[in-house]
Amino acid sequence: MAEDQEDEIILSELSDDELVEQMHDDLYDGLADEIVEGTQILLGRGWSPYDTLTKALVEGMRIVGIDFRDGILFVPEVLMAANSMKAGMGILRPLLIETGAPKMGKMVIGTVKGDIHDIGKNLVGMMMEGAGFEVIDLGINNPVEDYLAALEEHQPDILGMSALLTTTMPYMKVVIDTLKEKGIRNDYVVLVGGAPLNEAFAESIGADAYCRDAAVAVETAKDFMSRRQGSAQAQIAS
Ligand code: B1M
Repeated sequence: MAEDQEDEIILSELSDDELVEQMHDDLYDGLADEIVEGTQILLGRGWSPYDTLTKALVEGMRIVGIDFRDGILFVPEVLMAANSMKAGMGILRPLLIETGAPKMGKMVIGTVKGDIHDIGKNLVGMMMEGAGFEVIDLGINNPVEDYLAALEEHQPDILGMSALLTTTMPYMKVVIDTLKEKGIRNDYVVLVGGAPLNEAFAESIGADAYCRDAAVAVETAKDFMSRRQGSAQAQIAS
């Protein structure tokens, strides 16, 4: 028993580097309570929500992804890791979205049909909200009809699509082609993202841009919004 007590790790006694490393291990082991505690400790030490997110949580999930790919971890373990990540994100969400930034525009975002990965999409949604965008999140496994209905209902400036599987990423083209068929493609800025995508793919399916991560998604969205506003002002002036 004395040995157990000696082995017990007190997260608050670890240095920042040790704590971040421990959080990677805890995420790997799917220990949601420890992830919540570690997240709170880092914030309490003055870490920004963004650094906590990227250095402790996203990096931890990257390590999980490698061992999942290599057959060391399996779906149940990865699901536990994902749930732990979501527990940490639950603490960070209000902090990331409460910036008081002026309203920038509106985005509809969803993971495409056949795909249930949502952590990256959720991060993008949070960061976009933090940057002042109104975000309508359609969740996972969205057929083209869901995107069309949401575009009609919410009239957003931006459509965001996420795909994490090489087998589901082509579905983004189905959505964009349907927008073209309906003559509404140019009504929206279409941004796409997800680990297997790249710029060439985004271009090949007719998206406006590929976003490598959530921070790039925010910058890209802001950029398109200022270009849109610029061309609207030019039209008024002419
Ligand atoms: Co899945 N999975 N998974 N998985 N999973 C991957 C994607 C995989 C690469 C793992 C691997 O083999 N290394 C692999 C895909 C291989 C391939 O397609 N070539 C894979 C597989 C095979 C599968 C299953 C088929 C496994 C099985 O059942 N045998 C199955 C598929 C289920 C389905 O979708 N139909 C499956 C299931 C699962 C879980 C349910 C266990 C779980 C998902 C839980 C959840 O999301 N709620 C899971 C997880 C967690 C992963 C990994 C390990 C991590 C994904 C993640 O959350 N990353 C993943 C490995 C990997 O990606 N390296 C893997 C963290 C997140 C922050 O990053 O999602 O990339 P990411 O998002 C980033 C950017 O990509 C970008 O910004 C985000 C934030 O910075 N971004 C956008 C993402 N979406 C965007 C949208 C935008 C803009 C930017 O719009 C504008």
